[in-house]
Amino acid sequence: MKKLNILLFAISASLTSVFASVAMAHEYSVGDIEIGHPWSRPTPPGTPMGVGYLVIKNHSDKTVTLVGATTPKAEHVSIHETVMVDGVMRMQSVKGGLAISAGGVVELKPLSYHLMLEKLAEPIKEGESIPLTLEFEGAEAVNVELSVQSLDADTKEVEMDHSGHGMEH
Ligand SMILES: [Cu+2]
Repeated sequence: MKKLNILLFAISASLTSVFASVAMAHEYSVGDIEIGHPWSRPTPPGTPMGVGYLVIKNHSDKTVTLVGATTPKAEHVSIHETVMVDGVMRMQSVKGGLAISAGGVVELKPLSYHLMLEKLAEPIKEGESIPLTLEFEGAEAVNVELSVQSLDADTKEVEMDHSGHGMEH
């Protein structure tokens, strides 16, 4: 009998973690565009910029381009990409928008493409949800919520920071 209890406990524990990860991985879908797990990071007080990460899936048979985004939390949102230039990590804006090919997937993630939330009204806090509207060329706009989570594993990117390119906007 004891053995059975332990087994049941193990099963329910693993079910709990499955449900937890499903709850974390929120998704949004409008027409042929699917947005997976939009998230952001908390910002220290005084930091005027935050980030936005998400996965864009294009289920249509034509290219769709992410051309911009808006949020009440920031004055301006730009699309950036992190690149290596002469061994130095830098960020640059993605000119002409971010194209997602027919049937394709583009991931906005640390050290890659990302959204830059510029001129934040107030610091972004862990646990909050940030409403964000994604604007596309070739598809309807999609409203999502960035869930703010801190990832200790990624402190490198936080250190690299967005301080170098703040003033030109
Ligand atoms: Cu950036």
